[in-house]
Amino acid sequence: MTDTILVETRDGVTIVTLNRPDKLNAFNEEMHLELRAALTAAGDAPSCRAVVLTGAGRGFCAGQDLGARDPAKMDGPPDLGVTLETLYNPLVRQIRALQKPVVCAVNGVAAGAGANIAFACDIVLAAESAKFIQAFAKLGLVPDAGGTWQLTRRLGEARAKALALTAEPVTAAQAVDWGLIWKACPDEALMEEAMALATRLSTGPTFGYHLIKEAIHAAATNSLDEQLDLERDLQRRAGRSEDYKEGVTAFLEKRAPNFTGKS
Ligand code: LHQ
Repeated sequence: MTDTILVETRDGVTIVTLNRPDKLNAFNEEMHLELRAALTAAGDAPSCRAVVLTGAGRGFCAGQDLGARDPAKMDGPPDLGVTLETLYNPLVRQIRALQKPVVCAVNGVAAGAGANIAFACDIVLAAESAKFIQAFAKLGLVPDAGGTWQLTRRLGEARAKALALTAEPVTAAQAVDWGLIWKACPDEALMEEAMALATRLSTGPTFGYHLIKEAIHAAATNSLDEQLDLERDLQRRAGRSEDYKEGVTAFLEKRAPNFTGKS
């Protein structure tokens, strides 16, 4: 292990920082593997009840590290499908499946797969100076790491296609306006806001949050009938949790709930 990822846990929040600032935190294989290990550890640790993902330095993440992809140094055309299958796709699936809320604090430019990894997180905050760029078309590539799925669902086909085909940057303010992310913050306030949000989530009903994630993810492809059935099943599980009992008791006793996050 090197230090391409920094991890710190504070007050129930694990802060995971992409740490290749000289390359605007572009992904190499090492950073992929370290990030996945950090997320697995955060998922397993009872001391962690929310995650913040951010980047070191002036960028959030510039996508794939192109330095290691010089066509002149290769024997023939690469199989980029292998890179997606073994590195990006497992990462997107892992973030989506993490049974704790993941807040992304986009501290600067998020390009290529870097933007789409941010969109895989549950709540995205961005510094006002940050930009989101679907840089793929500049390289003759297709938006990956879930980009075509996220953009189309969040923005609709007209904006999704225009962003993917032109690779034009989207400012944080525009991203909020279009419903691509949750919130834009003054640069100097980004981490404070992200930490305040994640700390609040870390004292919440973690098991219930996990079920909420599951329901909202399924809504993207379910019919209303299927979703009603799913809500019934998930609510059944939520209603059996310690946190439901505590939430209702606290409401009736007119006090703040003390959630443990347990199922
Ligand atoms: C970088 C990178 C980078 C290496 C900045 N790599 N060094 C692709 C292929 C394979 C498999 C599957 O998936 C993918 C998915 C993808 O992510 S494709 C998209 C890859 N990313 C890009 O095309 C973005 C490339 N970067 C840029 O366009 C610019 O750097 C942006 C717009 C992000 C930022 O521009 P500036 O703020 O002007 O910064 P800069 O360009 O000067 O970059 C700063 C340094 O970071 C610089 O190094 P240097 O040694 O000259 O200071 C860059 O070379 C390095 N860097 N992105 N992806």
